[in-house]
This record gives sequence, C-alpha cells and structure tokens, in this order.
Amino acid sequence: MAFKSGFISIIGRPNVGKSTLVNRIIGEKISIISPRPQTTRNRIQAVYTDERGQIIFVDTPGIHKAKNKLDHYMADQVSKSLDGMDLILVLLDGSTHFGRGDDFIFEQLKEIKTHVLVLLNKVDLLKKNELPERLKEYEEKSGKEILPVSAVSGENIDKLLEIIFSHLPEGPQYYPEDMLTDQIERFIIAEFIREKIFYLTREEIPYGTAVLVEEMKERKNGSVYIRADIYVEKKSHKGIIIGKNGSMLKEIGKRAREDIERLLQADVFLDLWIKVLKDWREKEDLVRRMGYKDE
Ligand SMILES: Nc1nc2c(ncn2[C@@H]2O[C@H](COP(=O)(O)OP(=O)(O)OP(=O)(O)O)[C@@H](O)[C@H]2O)c(=O)[nH]1
Ligand SMILES: [Mg+2]
Repeated sequence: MAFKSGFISIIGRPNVGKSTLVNRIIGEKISIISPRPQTTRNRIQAVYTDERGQIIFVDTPGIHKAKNKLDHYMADQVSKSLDGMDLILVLLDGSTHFGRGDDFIFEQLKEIKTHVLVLLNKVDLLKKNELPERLKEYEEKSGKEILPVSAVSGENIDKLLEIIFSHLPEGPQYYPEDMLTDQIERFIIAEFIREKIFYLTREEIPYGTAVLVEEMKERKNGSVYIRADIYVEKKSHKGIIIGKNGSMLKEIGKRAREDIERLLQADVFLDLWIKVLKDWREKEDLVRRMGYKDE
C-alpha cells in the first residue's frame, strides 16, 4: 500500500478539546491542556506516523474575539494554520448545545476550499440515549455530516484516523518516525509551566502570564538545571503567583517539574523567577518579546 502523508489543521472554539485530541492521537503530552478557554496560544505541530503514512497535526488557539495584541497574534495563528492544508478538522463540544460561537466557526469556513471534517467531541459526557439527538442537532444546524468522538475516552479515534488517511494523498515521510513534534524542548518546558499556572490561578492571571526558559544545562550527575522567567502583567499578580510564604510558586514548580522530568527522562532542578512586564498583552513589541511572533 502506498505511503500517505499530509498536514491537518485542528480548529474550533476555545476549550472544545483540540489539544486533548492531538495529545490523544500522538500518545504524548505535546500540547498543554486546561479547563479554561484560550490555553493554546501558538500553532503546535504534532506528528503521527504508522504503516499507513504520516499525519502532521497543527493544533491551534481557540477562535474567539480579539481584545488585545496577544489575541490578534492568536487569531493570526489560526488563519495561518489554514494555508496549504490537506484537510481541516473542525472540533465542536458535544457536551453543550449548538451555539452562536459554532455558527461563527462555520461562517469562517465558507471561504475555505480545503476539505473539512467535522467532529463532535466530549461525547463521553453524554448519556447513551442523548447522543443521537445531540448529533442530529449539530448536523442540522451546521449542514455537515459529523463524527462523534471523545478525546478523553478514545471513542472513534481509530475510525477518525481511518477517515483521515482515506483523504490524504500519497506523499513523503516528512519527519523521522520517532519524532513527535517540531517544537523545541525549551518551548514545551515553558508551556508546561504555563499550564500549571492555568490550573492554579484565577481570573486574569493565567491570561496575563507568559513563560520563557532562559537557561538549561546538564550537570555532571546527569540532572538538568532549568531557569525560567514567569512574566505577569501587574505587580499585584506577582504576589499572587508567589503565594503565601511562596506556597503557590512552590506548587507550580513541583507540578511543572514532574512533567519536565517525564519529558527529559532526567532529574530536573527548576529555578523559577517572576517578573512584571506591565500590560504586555497590549503592546506589540512586548507580545513579540514573549515569543509570540513568527520568524
Ligand atoms: N470529558 C471530556 N473532556 C474533554 C474532552 N476533550 C477535552 N476535554 C476537556 O476539555 C478541557 C479543554 O481541553 P483543551 O484540550 O485544553 O481544549 P482546547 O480546545 O485545546 O482549548 P484552547 O487551547 O483553550 O482553545 C480540558 O479540561 C479537557 O480535559 C473529551 O473528549 N471529554
Ligand atoms: Mg488548546
């Protein structure tokens, strides 16, 4: 059988489970996940390879109304992710009813000529007898045929891969078969730290946080020293991230270190620093400085 390959962008509203789906298919944590919307900020490529071929998934930020320069960067990442794709996956949240946000997504797709595959995610949250009706609701309102899936339970993921391969052209193996992402280690490490902040802090704080890994070096005993800077938008946010007697920072560090050690397969010493960069999300140059730019 001929080897197939291609690029597939995953788009949808914030929080529908795009990153969870990518991680599920790849079998590793490449893209960070949180119960809050707008977790993903960049296009993140994840590579899936088996005997049928190779799929390069492009995880994207959730589509939402832009309020600041960072949001504009995120929206730009979504539109760039639609260029030159072999297939576009539109992910919907089946645990809620079809809404205006969904209409907006299908509105945007009207201009696009690439083949679109629509998925209804989170169907594990529905009772068995609720699914047919929910699926019908989404199919009628979108006018598309939809495959119900669950990125958490794995329902229909094999079927999804089959359908994807049936749409892909014959093509080369773009990446080595053991390569899971083209993101550099420092970026993934910074993302792991940012993810913990999404879980542990509230309101504007996770949204106003950026993380940069400034130093990484292997020590003689094989362990890895990592220094990362956590940037916040306001002085008062710095105190919250540090927490009472440093308890919050300690918890962020502990949880992030566990993920990083799994990634690097080494003991890690994580040195976290907090810096205030006033209202950085509002300023183009600061958004770029935080790494939100294309080369
Ligand atoms: N029950 C259930 N929860 C899911 C499923 N997929 C994702 N979730 C949860 O939904 C939340 C959002 O998941 P993400 O993968 O971060 O969603 P996203 O679409 O990447 O979100 P943004 O990056 O913010 O646009 C997390 O709490 C996930 O655990 C699913 O199939 N079933
Ligand atoms: Mg995401």
